[in-house]
Amino acid sequence: MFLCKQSWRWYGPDDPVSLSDIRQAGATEVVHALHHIPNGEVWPVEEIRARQQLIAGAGLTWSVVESVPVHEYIKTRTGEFRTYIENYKQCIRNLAACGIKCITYNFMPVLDWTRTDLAYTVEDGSKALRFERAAFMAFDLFILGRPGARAEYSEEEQAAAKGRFDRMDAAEREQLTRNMIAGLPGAEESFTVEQFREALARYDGMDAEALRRNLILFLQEVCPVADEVGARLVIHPDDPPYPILGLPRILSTADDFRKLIAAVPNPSNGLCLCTGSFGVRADNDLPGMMREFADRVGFVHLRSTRRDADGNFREDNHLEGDVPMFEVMKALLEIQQQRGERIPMRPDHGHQMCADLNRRSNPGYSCYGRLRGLAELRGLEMGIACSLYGDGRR
Ligand code: CS2
Ligand code: MN
Repeated sequence: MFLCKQSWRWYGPDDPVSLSDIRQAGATEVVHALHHIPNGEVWPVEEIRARQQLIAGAGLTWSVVESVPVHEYIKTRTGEFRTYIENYKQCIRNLAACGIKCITYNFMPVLDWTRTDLAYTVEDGSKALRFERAAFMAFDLFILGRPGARAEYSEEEQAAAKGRFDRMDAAEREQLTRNMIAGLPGAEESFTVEQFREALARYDGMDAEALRRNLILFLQEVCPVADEVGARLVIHPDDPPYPILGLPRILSTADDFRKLIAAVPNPSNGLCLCTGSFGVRADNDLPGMMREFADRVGFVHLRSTRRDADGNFREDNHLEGDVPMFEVMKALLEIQQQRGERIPMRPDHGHQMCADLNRRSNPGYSCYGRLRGLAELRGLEMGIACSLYGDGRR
């Protein structure tokens, strides 16, 4: 019987959640990156090994990288992009030489995940990440003042955004700006409003097909290296999974991933199936995607979101919200039996709750919320495994 490898993202020695907390949460694997190395540079073998030893010393295994960030120059194919692609290949070789063979990345222009509110209080008093469309539009139209933004919103939406903006005081506007562009954990970039305008401008005139072409050209170079060393590159979906701020998007639906594997069929061209990101779209059939991409799923992020009719969404408890977690987990168990191997999964974005409400934590990455999530997910997995295969014990 093949059950998930239970993993947990750790940001490194400065993470308020320690390796010992992770071990007590019951995870066996750590998802990690060398966040101190500037975006685009090679990760030296010695540094990878040092981290690996630190993690092993706590009784855990560093088995997934999240992420080796893809430099903006690679996405736009400008500047020193050739050097950065060579560096990326060397990172893959170095990680594989240390036995770390699952590498997550994303190809979202400028920003990694985007939320307007990092501490939205839900009914039970815990705090969640939230994307509020009116606040987002207010930022776009009245703080950023992006040229072209008006044309993308209806009259009604513009009026809602104006109302929202007028109701915010200076501190709220400042906070919203910070939430949007000052860099979230795991996002390697942070900007001032002026820098952000410049970063967006680099994508002027680039549509999704052009961005997709650049991704394909990148994969055609790096996948053969990954194949050779037995590594798998897993792409994380766009978050949110639709175009924002006039930027092109290329990994929001099953069809987007189909295009990618049709263009680059190498076995190393894999998917990080994040149910929270894909799940924001009602038209994404998550268990169906798990089955369809059974041999491509290298890593799974399990979390749930709850959307409403106004285009807002927030992170929900792992077994609640719009993600059909039972069906997703069942499909995940099935593909593991088919493949005869265990797939790493991690609880993504938990609520800030309990004692974490009074201590510093990375938004979405506090301890108790993810501990609750992982506990619920492992119970769900065990229940399904026992009922399907008779015995869910390892
Ligand atoms: C993560 C992403 O917290 C999150 O939403 O899933 O930041 C993810 O690490 C990157 O997009 C992967 O490159
Ligand atoms: Mn995710």
